[in-house]
Amino acid sequence: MRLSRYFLPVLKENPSEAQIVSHRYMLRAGMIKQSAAGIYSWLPLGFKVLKKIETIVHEEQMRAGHIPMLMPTLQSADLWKESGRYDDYGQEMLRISDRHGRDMLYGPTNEELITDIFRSHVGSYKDLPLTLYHIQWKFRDEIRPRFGVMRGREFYMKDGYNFDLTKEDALHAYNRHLVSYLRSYERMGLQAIPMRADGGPIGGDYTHEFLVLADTGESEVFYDSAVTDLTFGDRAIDYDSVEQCQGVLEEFTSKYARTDETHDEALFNEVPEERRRVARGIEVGQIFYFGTKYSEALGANVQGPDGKQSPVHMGSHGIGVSRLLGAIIEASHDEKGIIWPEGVTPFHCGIVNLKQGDAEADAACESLYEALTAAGLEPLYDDRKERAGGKFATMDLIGLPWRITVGPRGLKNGVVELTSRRSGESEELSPEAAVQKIVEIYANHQTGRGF
Ligand code: P5A
Repeated sequence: MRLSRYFLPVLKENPSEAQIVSHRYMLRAGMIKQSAAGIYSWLPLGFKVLKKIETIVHEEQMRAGHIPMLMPTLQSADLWKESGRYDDYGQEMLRISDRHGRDMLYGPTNEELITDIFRSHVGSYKDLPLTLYHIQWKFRDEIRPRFGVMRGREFYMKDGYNFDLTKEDALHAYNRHLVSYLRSYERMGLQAIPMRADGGPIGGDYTHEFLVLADTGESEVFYDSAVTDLTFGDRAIDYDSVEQCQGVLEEFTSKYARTDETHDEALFNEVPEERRRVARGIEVGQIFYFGTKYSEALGANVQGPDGKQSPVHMGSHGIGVSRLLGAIIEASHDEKGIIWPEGVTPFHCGIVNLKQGDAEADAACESLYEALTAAGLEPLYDDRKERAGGKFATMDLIGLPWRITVGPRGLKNGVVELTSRRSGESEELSPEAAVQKIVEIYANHQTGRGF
């Protein structure tokens, strides 16, 4: 993309409404624009990162054997009346009536709708196990929407639902989700720690939240610092193996890590004192096992091998896709702007032309652009007639992890400058070597083309 042809409405001033750094940088970098309280338009740069995160979530869900689909945002209230949650959900549910006076709602979650799909089409254990998921906009009329995309009213969520014959099978599905979530967050450059939590309006008493530690997080968390040493890495996992998935769950959840809702002071005090931590975290996902809560209410039964009918065992599993942009920025920024991890960066590399209009500099930039594009990468070429300082400030703000700077002086010696946004370190290389290096860096990151 050439910056002169892109739509990147960068703000010079700090927006006064933004209280935390991620919100401030998302507004300043022209990623989002508020449309109403807690409701945002996703401008091209924000949309691009949103789609990259969504792609990682899809890839990891499908790797785990879960099946993508799409349910609508608007739902009829009937199913919610059947489950009893129409009255229980409270004011967070946005209720609407259509022209015929029928009760509708903007879905805050989809347990009822998916259970209805299941009961209409599945009646036998032979069709199990089954996990269906979608990535769709949700609406929760939060009393205090704040911090930009972190606590929105309209937000983008991946929600998946498992259907199993027995509790044991459903717990395997739970563990599979835990593993796939660990992989997903790590691909986004994040450490998200599973912590025992409360079921809230979704239900069930077996649930873990995934928390990214950050001072600006809304949840208070208590944990053994040893949990922060755990990484999933690129180990191979067989998602069908009950033992392997159970092993990962035990490894990642046996140390003390709880949100304030389930915190147990006596248990916490058993952790060696020097490892006890009380901190804040951003909840980027949550997995639930709630057994037959919805299948009983909605009559979703399956026939077992013995011919008997019983309600199907279920769980639901969510990732806060739009909230993740805020969480990643909270975890990865400096005083100049965002620092995108390679896995989610909107463009792989910036190209800054120090002397736009200089025939040699222009030609060198064009050929870098061509070479990177031919290698399957997306560069952002700042081809505007602007001061170098302004170009650097924009690149630093929007946080591309790598920048190639091209100027007449370097070109005389046959070199361009390659700079890491994270370390700030630069090296001079031939243009070919700079391209080669960027290609190698991204060969280690599964990264897709954005929109
Ligand atoms: C699990 C999937 C559920 O709704 N039903 C379907 C279950 N879980 S949850 O924890 O309530 O939400 C899942 C994740 O969505 C994100 N989230 C939000 N993101 C932005 N703004 C909000 N107002 C908001 N509410 C929830 C969180 O990341 C949460 O973990």
